Amino acid sequence: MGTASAVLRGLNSQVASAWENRAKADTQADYFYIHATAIYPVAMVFSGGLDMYQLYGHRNSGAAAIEAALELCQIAYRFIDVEASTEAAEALAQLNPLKQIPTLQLPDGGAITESAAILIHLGLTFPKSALLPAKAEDRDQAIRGLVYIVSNCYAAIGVIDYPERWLLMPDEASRQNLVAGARERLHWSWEVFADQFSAELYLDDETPGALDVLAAVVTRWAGSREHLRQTRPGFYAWLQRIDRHPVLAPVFARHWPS
Ligand SMILES: N[C@@H](CCC(=O)N[C@@H](CS)C(=O)NCC(=O)O)C(=O)O
Repeated sequence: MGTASAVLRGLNSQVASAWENRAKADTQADYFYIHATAIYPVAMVFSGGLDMYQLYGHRNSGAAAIEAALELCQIAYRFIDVEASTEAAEALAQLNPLKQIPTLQLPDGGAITESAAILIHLGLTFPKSALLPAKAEDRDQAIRGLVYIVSNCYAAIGVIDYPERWLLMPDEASRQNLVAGARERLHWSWEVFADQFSAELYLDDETPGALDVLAAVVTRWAGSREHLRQTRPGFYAWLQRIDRHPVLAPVFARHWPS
């Protein structure tokens, strides 16, 4: 396991550097083909001929949380940038009619959509990753927190990004009104999260879990971090600690290069 997992982690590093190179050159199409033609077949050999997880995502998206979780699980995966090619976008549409990311294709070809479901799947499939707490009552709270984030916070981001989807007559005034209301509700929802769930987040000497990575990613949008910096400075500092974790920091740097 040691050698195989080191090799697979090495492959993940190649994937990472492929993405960094792609980001530098700003040629998004390359990323998909680098995986498809060079790294993927090599990884197939080292993974015993089995297929691997394929994560459909894009930079600065919820896919960062799943990528972080896959790294914590120490398993090989292939990142498919859905904005890099029409083939990638079409493949995503086949798996997820909402065409949303993250979408995770499983080694058996099946697909899981919805961030919370994907994280719970990984936590249950790779218990050693500690993505989900082992103790039942802690696990219950972690799952509650994941569902809280996607239903209250991630959903509000969807309204802010696409207000026209939620309006019968999307005139500019209605759009602005809806976006402003959703943003305020989003910021308040994070305050509630901070008050309810801080005890479930990881401490310095522990491994970050699914709740940590999802909170660290979804707080990055629509001014939530800035709002929390002012209203919940302790929670804000906690998020920054998650950002700095050595396994997570490179993933976040790929999604949010400074
Ligand atoms: N409920 C989904 C929401 C996913 C989502 O909204 N993803 C965004 C990117 S961060 C997306 O794909 N947006 C494109 C769209 O909705 O058309 C989840 O929890 O994963």
